Amino acid sequence: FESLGLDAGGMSLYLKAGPDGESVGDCPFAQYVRMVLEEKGLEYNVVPAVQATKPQWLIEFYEGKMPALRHRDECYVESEVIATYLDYFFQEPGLTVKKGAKEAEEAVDGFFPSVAKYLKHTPDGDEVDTELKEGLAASLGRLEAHLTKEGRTGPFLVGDGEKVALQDCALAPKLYHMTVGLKMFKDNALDVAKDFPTVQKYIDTMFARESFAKSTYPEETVAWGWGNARGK
Ligand SMILES: N[C@@H](CCC(=O)N[C@@H](CS)C(=O)NCC(=O)O)C(=O)O
Repeated sequence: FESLGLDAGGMSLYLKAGPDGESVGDCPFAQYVRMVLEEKGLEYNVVPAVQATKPQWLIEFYEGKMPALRHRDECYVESEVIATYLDYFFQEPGLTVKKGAKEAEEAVDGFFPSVAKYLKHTPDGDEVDTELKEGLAASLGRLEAHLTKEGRTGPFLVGDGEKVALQDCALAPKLYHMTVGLKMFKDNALDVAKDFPTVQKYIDTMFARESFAKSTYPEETVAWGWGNARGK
């Protein structure tokens, strides 16, 4: 059945390419989907693309959106839609934790926008920069409070924290961007390990997972992406 081609029964994930147009780019939403695929031990092709190399069907029928998951004849866009689909279609191991989902989502609400606003801002260290840094610190404070709530027994985001869930796969790539961005652009103006120790532990736990290691990209790629957003 080789003649059915690359996608026969399999999956291809189209995602933002890196600086060379061919390597895996700096998209945290694409890494979210990849972490879900890896947690489930699924095989898939990674297809980094730029506008000029996107397949015509992706541009015509899906507005060229990426990440885009092609599974047999179907295609899905929007990382949350793709992740939910994968968890429904490939049930083991399940990554949906219902109890405490609302609290977990509230705890991370606004987190990535606060990272993005801060990292994008120049010049570094001016008054607005300080405000944006405090905004990110407030987001981290909410996450720290959530992770240290009484009755939690495990390290993960949802419910008692015993089971890795979709929300963890979504959050870890965003924390990676924060960590690299703080280091590369903001001279580590926030000391996460000191001021948000449970968030730091969470970062260490998630970054140590095989699903993270297999789906990550170099720090330079993260810096390249934000460098573009900073108008350099
Ligand atoms: N809401 C979308 C956001 C995806 C997104 O922002 N993708 C960006 C990179 S982070 C991208 O692929 N840009 C390149 C392009 O669209 O060609 C999702 O969750 O999937």
